[in-house]
Amino acid sequence: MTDPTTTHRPFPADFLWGGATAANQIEGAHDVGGKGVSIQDVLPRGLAGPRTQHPTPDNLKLEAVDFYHRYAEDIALFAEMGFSVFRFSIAWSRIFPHGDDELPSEEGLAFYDRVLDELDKHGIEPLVTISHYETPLALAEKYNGWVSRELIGFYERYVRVLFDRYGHRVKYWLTFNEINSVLHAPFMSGGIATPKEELPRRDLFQAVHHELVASALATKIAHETVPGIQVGCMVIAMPLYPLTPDPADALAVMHADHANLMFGDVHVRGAYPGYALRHLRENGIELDITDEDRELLTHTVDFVSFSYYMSLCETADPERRKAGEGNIMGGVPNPTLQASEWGWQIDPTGLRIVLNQFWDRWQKPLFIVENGLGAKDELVVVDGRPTVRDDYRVAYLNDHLVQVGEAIADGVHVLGYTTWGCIDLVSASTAQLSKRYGFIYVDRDDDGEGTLARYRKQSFHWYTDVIRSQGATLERGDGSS
Ligand code: BGP
Repeated sequence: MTDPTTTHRPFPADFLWGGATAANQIEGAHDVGGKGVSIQDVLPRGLAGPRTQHPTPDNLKLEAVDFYHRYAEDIALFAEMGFSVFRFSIAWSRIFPHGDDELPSEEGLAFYDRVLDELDKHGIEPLVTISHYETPLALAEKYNGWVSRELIGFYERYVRVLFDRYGHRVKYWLTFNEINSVLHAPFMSGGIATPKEELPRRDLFQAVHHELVASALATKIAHETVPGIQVGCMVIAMPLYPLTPDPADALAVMHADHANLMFGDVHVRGAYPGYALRHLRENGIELDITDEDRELLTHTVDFVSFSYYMSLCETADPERRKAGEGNIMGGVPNPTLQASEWGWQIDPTGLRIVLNQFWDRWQKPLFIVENGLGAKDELVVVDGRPTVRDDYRVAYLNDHLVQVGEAIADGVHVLGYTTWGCIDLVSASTAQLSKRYGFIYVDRDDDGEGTLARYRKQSFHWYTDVIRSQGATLERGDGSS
């Protein structure tokens, strides 16, 4: 029994609509204002390539799209679309240039004061990621990143400064971007300098444990510091379907799901689930877990946030598994789905499935903090104004938002939706600018050429209407809106 009114207009009045970014992908100004070097500064090709010794001029992130100097103009454009929330991250190396410094940098802190002032001016709620793939490089080089327990202390110092300074003006916080990605990208996600192929499984899981403890510690400190503050974990959500009806494939899905769900389980339930302990035991992985760690883990999150781009299939068949080699998250392609230009399979229904799965499992409010289509855009001139006819992006976002509406009608509690890369930015996986997600086109190409001017795309006007109508202008597959 579904109430048609609910299904067609499911978005509640306080639903937060907006967009998401990360410091290293938009700010640029990599050596301005006392900022230290971050791990992103030595990854000119993103995940796709090796790291360099020092920041090199071919790294587009060093200048990115210069949000550092243009934030006021950009936030005004977000306000024009009607954003009620904007997700951004704080660059750890702007606040503690080496990560292990005794005192924070006032110049770095002052920059985010200015960003918050601007958001405040437009009535936009900030949603802040504390650590988004931008660990200070010195923490990777001196301590091997999160493999070292000392990182918990450095992170604690950092979050205390953030909550003291901004806690009264930022309600929503995320502790680590896509925390489950450390299993797949240990350097980018966990600042772990040891090459992935040489990294012992024990060290990897110890790093996971340290991040989980640090995340719980941050939640505890936030709750003690500011009444009403909301802290969430942030995970990659990627529904997995069995490639065939063979129970062995369904079991392969269960195991692969566990590897991802474990992160949410610890954040929400406050302890390691049995299947994770079994995995460690049976693989001879003995972790250093103290009683104090166990107590800290009981400080659980207020909500669960996630990125959603695609789904995958799983199989137990080693021959068929080969088709998936090269996928960062494993899995094999789904023969029923189309893919983006970068091979990410498009599956709006998967978003409804994952929202229901997470809600059923955790009964915590959910926040979709990344979703979008990375595509090549062509700038054209219409009525004398440069723009992009990105109907492919509109179709992607429309179809995903329709499924968010369905999930809300299913009874799932969804706090809000921030599209990834609301303004064009540098890709995390490939470090390209040509992999564009934005409603706002930025004039800069993969060679770093361009004026950095901003232009509204067709999707800019589409999203403005969606927000203004609270989703009523979304087009459902049945032709209704
Ligand atoms: C997520 C990251 C983001 C972002 C996004 C899109 O994994 O949290 O930082 O970049 O993916 O990925 P990409 O930039 O590789 O297209």
